[in-house]
Amino acid sequence: MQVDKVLFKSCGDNRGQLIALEEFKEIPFSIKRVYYVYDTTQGVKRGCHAHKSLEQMLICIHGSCKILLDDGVEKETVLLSDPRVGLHVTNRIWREMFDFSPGAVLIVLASKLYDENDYIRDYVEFKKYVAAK
Ligand code: T46
Repeated sequence: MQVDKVLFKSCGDNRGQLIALEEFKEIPFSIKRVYYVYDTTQGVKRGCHAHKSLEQMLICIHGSCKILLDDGVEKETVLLSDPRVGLHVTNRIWREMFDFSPGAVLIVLASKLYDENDYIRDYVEFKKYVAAK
């Protein structure tokens, strides 16, 4: 599956920690959009879609959450609980985010501007889409 966990370098000193992310360095694509999910209702599932061409880096910068990843063949669940760790998710991966801890903040760096046409929100359609490629 085209998913990698990336450990970012933290610049720590006696004042605390700082992580800097730059396109084509820590982030392997041009960053066109940043958004974050916070104040998540307990017990909900977010995501439940795939992207046709979008690449993303997901970082849980506070608290924790789980991400179910599915490429149409294999499934795996990743726990994000460390602000130094990014999850690089490429296109054509079904994802579901769940088990958000209270106060969790999930930030996403994305390779494209928002485009609803890039989403596949129906799982049966997703399975057909990946099988056809
Ligand atoms: C993804 C996961 C990790 C916008 O207006 N602009 C945006 O850039 C985004 C991402 C969303 N929206 C609007 C569209 C919906 O009315 O915000 C609302 C919630 O979006 P959505 O239901 O897609 O949120 P999630 O958390 O299910 O999914 C989001 C991203 O959409 C998606 O790309 O991979 O986070």
